[in-house]
Amino acid sequence: MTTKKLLNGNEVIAHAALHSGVDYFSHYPGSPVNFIEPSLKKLAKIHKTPITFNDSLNEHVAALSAAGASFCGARSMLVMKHVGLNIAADPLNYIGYTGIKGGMLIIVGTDPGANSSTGEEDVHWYIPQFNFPLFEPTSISETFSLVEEAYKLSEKQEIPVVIFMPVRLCNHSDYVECPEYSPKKKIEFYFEKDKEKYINVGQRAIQNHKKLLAKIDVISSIVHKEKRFFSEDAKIGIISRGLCLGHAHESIVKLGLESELELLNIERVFPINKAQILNFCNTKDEVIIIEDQDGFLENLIKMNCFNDLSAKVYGKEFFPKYGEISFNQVLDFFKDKFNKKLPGNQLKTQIEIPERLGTFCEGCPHTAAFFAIDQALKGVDGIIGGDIGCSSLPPFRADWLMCMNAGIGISQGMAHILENQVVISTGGDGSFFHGGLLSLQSAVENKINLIHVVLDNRTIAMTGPSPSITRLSLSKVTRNAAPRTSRASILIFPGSLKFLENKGPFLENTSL
Ligand SMILES: Cc1ncc(C[n+]2csc(CCOP(=O)(O)OP(=O)(O)O)c2C)c(N)n1
Ligand code: SF4
Repeated sequence: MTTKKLLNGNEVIAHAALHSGVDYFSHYPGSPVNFIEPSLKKLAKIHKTPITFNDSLNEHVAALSAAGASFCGARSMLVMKHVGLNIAADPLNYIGYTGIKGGMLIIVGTDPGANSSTGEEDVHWYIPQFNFPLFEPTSISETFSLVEEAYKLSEKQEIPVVIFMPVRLCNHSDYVECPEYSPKKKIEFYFEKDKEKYINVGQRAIQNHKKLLAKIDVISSIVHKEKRFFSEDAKIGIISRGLCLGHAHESIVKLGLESELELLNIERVFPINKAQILNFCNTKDEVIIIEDQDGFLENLIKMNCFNDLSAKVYGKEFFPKYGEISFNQVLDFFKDKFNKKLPGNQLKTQIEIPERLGTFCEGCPHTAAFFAIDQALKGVDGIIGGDIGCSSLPPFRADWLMCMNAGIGISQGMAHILENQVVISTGGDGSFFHGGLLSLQSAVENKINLIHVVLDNRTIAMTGPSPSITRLSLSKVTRNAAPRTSRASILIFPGSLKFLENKGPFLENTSL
């Protein structure tokens, strides 16, 4: 028996994880995938199913712990946002070499359009480097079935499998037919030692790299779900991936172009099946690839099929590499190409609205902290280093906003060389433990005279709120790293301290 459930993109992953019998869940919070963890925790509680959760300090830790659990036979799920892949990239480059035992699924929240990120980095480029199969669902219900399929593939080939979830899919809701939940069988996890597999260096690393490439060759030889629409005889072909499929499909129907075009969706974006691509492209004169960001699929197709392609293949000539590709952009492209107009008065689907940036909530503790810093910096040429988190929200009180740990990190280089300007860096407790703590230790070792203010609100507020290690105790950890900690929430370095003392008791007395 199945039950129809209205689920958003985060919830559908959580439900699919539960039904696939996930044993181990590790993550680092980040929009748009930050609500998978609370959804799955809730489901695990309702169904009294044992899932071990690791609320990791950063993506590097999360990736390694998921691999460790998988080495012991557990089905693991690793979740992070796109920029998290930069942090996890070191281990992810080698987990393919070792291979895994229990299925390992990596869910990555992508953000074309930088809706909730400081950048729209196209992380597709990591995938051929990691050599992990990559899937991109086009709908919520497709996402549900894809999770189990991905686990099966991961276990069969003993490598992690990745699913990309873009912002729009994560925030979209749809009905999903969920099967009745049947509790998973209890298994005892066990790590079987295998030095050939798990110790990678020199010749062993090369051998395991070779094995990994062979696995990718096997996967690429299998055609994954052929999804073709419209006219087989058409001389113009359209290839798309992810949410662009819906835009292309709807535009073609709206403009009545069904007999002039054939549309192919690629769900397994890496590795592609060369024969499938050639079978499609070589019956056409021209193929246009509709995808957002850098044009990864276009590059992959051209790179793999270059010598055998008879059709002309286009993509980024017509669609920008920046921003999220919208339905209207795709519709306009087809209108221009086929000289078509929509009949009658059309509803305007894209309304121009002024950009509304976020801001601090009323009574936000960060307001008081910045007020205190302003007071401390009165009369001096001061610089405020900013980190990502709620403190980076408009009205942008800090002087830069880049990525996690850029507050203390960039300040460090400045404080190292500036003579007449004072640098105070800021950042949340989440960012501090993500990597700021190491920057602090490094500053101490290098005798860099800086002031770092940890805006400690005991949570990773911006993405949730999600759990933060400060629940455990910021002061205990920082006392070891910094020569002097004035309060749990404020770290002051010798030398700089003198400057602050002269400025009165503001910082010491402010409750952050
Ligand atoms: C590498 C990376 N991982 C995750 C995120 C998502 N993210 C944005 S801000 C933030 C941390 C916010 O927590 P904190 O530093 O405690 O500041 P708060 O929002 O609580 O003020 C996170 C995890 C990110 N931007 N970059
Ligand atoms: S959620 Fe963010 S902006 Fe709102 S009060 Fe908390 S820290 Fe401030």
